[in-house]
Amino acid sequence: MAIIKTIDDIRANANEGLIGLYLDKRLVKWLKNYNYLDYAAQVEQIDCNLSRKDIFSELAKIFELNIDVNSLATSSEEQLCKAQEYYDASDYENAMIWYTKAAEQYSAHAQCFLGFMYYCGEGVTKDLQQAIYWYTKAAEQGYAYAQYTLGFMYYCGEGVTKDLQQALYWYTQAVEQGADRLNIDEETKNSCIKNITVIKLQQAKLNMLIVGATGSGKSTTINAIFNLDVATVGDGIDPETMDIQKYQLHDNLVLWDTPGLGDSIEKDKQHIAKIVSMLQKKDTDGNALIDLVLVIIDASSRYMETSYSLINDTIIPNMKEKDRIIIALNQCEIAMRGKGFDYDKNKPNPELLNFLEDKLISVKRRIYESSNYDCNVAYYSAETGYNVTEFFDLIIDNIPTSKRYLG
Ligand SMILES: Nc1nc2c(ncn2[C@@H]2O[C@H](COP(=O)(O)OP(=O)(O)OP(=O)(O)O)[C@@H](O)[C@H]2O)c(=O)[nH]1
Ligand SMILES: [Mg+2]
Repeated sequence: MAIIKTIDDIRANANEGLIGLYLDKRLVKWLKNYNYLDYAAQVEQIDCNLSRKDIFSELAKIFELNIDVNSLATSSEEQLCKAQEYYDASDYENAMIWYTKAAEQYSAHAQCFLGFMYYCGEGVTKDLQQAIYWYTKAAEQGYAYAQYTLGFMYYCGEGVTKDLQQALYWYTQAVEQGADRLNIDEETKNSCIKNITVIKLQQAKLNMLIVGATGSGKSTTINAIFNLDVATVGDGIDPETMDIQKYQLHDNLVLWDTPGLGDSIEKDKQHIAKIVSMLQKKDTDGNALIDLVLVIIDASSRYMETSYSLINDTIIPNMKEKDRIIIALNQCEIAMRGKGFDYDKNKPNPELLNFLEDKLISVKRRIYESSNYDCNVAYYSAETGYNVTEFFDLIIDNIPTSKRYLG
């Protein structure tokens, strides 16, 4: 939809999703923005429970539109019904014809479905550009599922140049829909929320050192942050990461994966020396290279001495500003000897949840008793994705705005 600045713009674009704009509450917002308070007041008077056709008649009266309301509003609904019948009967060619007619009559549902058919190549040659075109039409009318899909396509760069800002915009629009316009299910909504956090984290300006016992899931967590398999994950028997590895997503986000501790006393000494040297390292401007340290603990492990000693004896003494340390309990889906996790819903049952909360409190207490530091702790599962949004949010909330002082 063209940007509306004058009432004439509304008249010129009256066919293009005016109802959608009304339902989406953007029409009133725009009218108010451009100081058409009188029009805004009239539009606000319309009863939003009216049928599409009646809403359109009201809008036509207010804006003096020269449009045949009857043919416009009723026919798109009929066309949509026909399209759905053909689609249900797997007659995709005819479904395509009728969805196109309804989409051209500004049915957001039809536009979204048409986008989907172009995306999959159902009843038509697969055409991602057309998919983007129709998803955008529906998304601009406030259709949440189209907004979600557009977000995904911009995020992956499918049919369009990869654009994280656009992805963020459309995901956010999808999540912020009011309940009455929310045509995405809980799972899709959660996936939007997660992707918003992932994008925010990926856009961060941050050098983060990731430390922890061997097998705690440092490399797996890096893969979750990048949404890609960049770091080599171990098979759980031998330590996998043997030296400090750098993973850079763009100029600003750099993650440093360190070798895990707890394999042998001799190796631990060498690894700790490497970690300390990283914490003392300066960048080209003479500032400390590492901004934030993430300590990953395996929540399923009963023996956590290696982690406590790493935090209390190595990390805290080498970080003057303790609030630059984040502790994360990984593998929480198997924390209670593998019991209590619902893999279908990707969440713990109340017993496991209590267990995790208790573990979190006990880790905090243990660190406070040794180092007088009230640390930030989150639990998550890098493998199933459970609670990664909260975990990533914890990192985002603790991204320092200044570099560390090394002296
Ligand atoms: N069940 C479960 N397994 C996980 C999770 N995260 C990692 N793992 C597994 O734990 C093992 C070790 O994971 P890595 O990511 O290699 O651990 P690391 O901390 O990098 O290990 P090192 O490089 O040896 O220090 C692998 O088999 C992973 O698949 C998780 O959240 N849940
Ligand atoms: Mg590793």
